[in-house]
Amino acid sequence: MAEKVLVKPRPKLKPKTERPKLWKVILLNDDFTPREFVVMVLKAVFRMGEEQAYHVMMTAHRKGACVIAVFTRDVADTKAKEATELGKQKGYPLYFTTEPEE
Ligand code: TYC
Repeated sequence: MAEKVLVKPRPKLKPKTERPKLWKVILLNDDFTPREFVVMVLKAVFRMGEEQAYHVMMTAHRKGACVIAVFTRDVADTKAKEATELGKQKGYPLYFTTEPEE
């Protein structure tokens, strides 16, 4: 007679459909940082072209803030820090912050 082989049922893998939450990087306006400098930072850190960088800078300038892009949390924090640091090195109060997407 054939032996009975007990096969332990494998627990079903949870479907991996959850995506990591994305974080917005936000540019805040100030009264001191030169417009061209803001554009330069946006191009350098966020790899924007001249036109997009100018548009984002002017939106922050007019409205007080502008969402630049969304990234995973680590990347958003690193880029916001890097960009803020470039202004700091020149003595500008330029500030980039992050917040989670809804
Ligand atoms: N408001 C600044 C000026 O008039 C320019 C500026 C724009 C600074 C956007 C910061 O996020 C900013 N020189």
